[in-house]
Amino acid sequence: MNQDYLSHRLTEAERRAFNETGYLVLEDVLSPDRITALTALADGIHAREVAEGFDPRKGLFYPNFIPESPLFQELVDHVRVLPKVWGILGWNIYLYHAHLIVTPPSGEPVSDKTSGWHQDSGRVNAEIESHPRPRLSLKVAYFLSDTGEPGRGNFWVVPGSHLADTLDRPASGVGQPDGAVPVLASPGSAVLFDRRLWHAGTPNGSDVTRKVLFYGYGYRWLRTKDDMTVQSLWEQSDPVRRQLLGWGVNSNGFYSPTDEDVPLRVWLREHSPDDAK
Ligand SMILES: O=C(O)CCC(=O)C(=O)O
Repeated sequence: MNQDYLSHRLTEAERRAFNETGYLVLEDVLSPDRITALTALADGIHAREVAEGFDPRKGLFYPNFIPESPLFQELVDHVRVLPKVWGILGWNIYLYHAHLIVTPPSGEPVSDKTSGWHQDSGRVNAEIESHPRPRLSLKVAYFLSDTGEPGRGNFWVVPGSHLADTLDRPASGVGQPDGAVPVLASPGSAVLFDRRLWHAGTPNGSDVTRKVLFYGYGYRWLRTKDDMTVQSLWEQSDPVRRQLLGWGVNSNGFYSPTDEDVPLRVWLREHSPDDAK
């Protein structure tokens, strides 16, 4: 890691916005060339899945894509994004989950059917006894296609809902919860969101296929949420990326890390001591 990371640390205004709304939009994180290259990779995965029998009219949810390309691996410690992630979660973190979502045009106008609103992490929400629920993790959504207008399969959120354990939905199954808004993300944007933020994917009524890469970061003691077959990348990765790809000295080090377990902390201690606490 080089000094460039320091210029992108979480500002106090960004921290306040994330704490209050549960999400943060960073624009122009990916260059046009990078969007083109990542889109070609996403299209390749989609084409392969379709060739293997996946119905192209359906939305594709494809986890564990990180091993498929160095370009996916580079996003794990993106210089504009990683400082925000450590600013929010701290240094004892790794990538516990990643998935690609491709949402093709539905071929119909978008209906007002209530979407699949949820908080992330499944049983965590039922089994951890606390109010509000603990943050534990966040996701970064890299938008490859243009969802700058509503109706394009946008990622929807209820701003500020991350501290609420329940969400009222219309009993009729029509309409969205009070306060729900589409995130109007342009290509190349990264949207960071707290796992507790009530959110939903929505149907795509446009003729633009939606493509988004999701990177989930959590504490190192949290289990992976997909197969995350990234172990073969450890040897070739620099120490911080290796940490983020789940490496550790031994099991105890995920709970009580030594410096060897968490090179991110060692780097922060030298370059940004307040973030190393
Ligand atoms: O497709 C979307 O916009 C929603 C993704 C989602 O719900 C998730 O990553 O948990």
